[in-house]
Amino acid sequence: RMAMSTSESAIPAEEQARLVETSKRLAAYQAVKDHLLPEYTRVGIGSGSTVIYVVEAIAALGAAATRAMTFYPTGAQSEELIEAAGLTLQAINKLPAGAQLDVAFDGADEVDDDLNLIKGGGACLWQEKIVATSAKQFVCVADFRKLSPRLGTSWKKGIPIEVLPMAAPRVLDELKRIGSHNPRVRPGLPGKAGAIVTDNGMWIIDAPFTPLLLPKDGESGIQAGNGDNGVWTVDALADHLIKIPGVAEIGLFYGSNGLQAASGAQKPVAAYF
Ligand code: ABF
Repeated sequence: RMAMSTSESAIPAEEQARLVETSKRLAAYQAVKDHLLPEYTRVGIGSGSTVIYVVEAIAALGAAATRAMTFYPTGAQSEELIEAAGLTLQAINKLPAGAQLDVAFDGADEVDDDLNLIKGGGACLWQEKIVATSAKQFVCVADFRKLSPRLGTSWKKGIPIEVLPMAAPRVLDELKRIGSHNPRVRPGLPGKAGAIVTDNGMWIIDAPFTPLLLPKDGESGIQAGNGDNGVWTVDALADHLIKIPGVAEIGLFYGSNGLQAASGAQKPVAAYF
């Protein structure tokens, strides 16, 4: 894990933007160097602007290095990236039963001290979770702005939740009941009326919560984190959200087994900043 910090306010906006891009690029090249081994054949590629640099770093290895590799996308943007780089594309449903990806690389909106993630700012969270949990190792690539001690500290827009459109009002009711502050259906992209529609024909609800406690905070008795007064641990909230009828998937990538290179882990084995 590489950390980087800066006092952003003193730096002109243009330079800040360059710093962020440099951070994304450095993190991506380092993650690929450390986690894309030459013998790998099946690789998951996530979504977002940071993943652009992951694909750039992979393409920079040259055709000979990647000839035997197949790349599995998390959505339409990811598919285009893979194809534009001249890499071999395959849909995740073509991964045979019983098989796993060797590694998957993806970005995040926020990363906590335990490597739990908020994802889904780009509305691709459902396929992202399918690809991440199909991989033996999941590696998160993010710039320094994404790291914070508790999820919901820097990413204020809320936890993205993919829902069946007909269930949206009921899901909003339940989110308010359990303490979300002003959850709302995400609007369409500029110029498009109505709600945003995902690659899977669903809607996204963004649900802000009081910053989420880590499981260890709950165990140490600092606060129960079981939803009393709207305060949740990551695990307790995730377990509750995923069971709400009409919820297809949630943008919390979490779980206690994530630090091992375990099959089916949602949390990354490593995060690069
Ligand atoms: C994906 O892209 C998402 O899960 C996350 O919402 C977003 C991060 O994008 P960026 O790298 O552009 O910040 O990884």
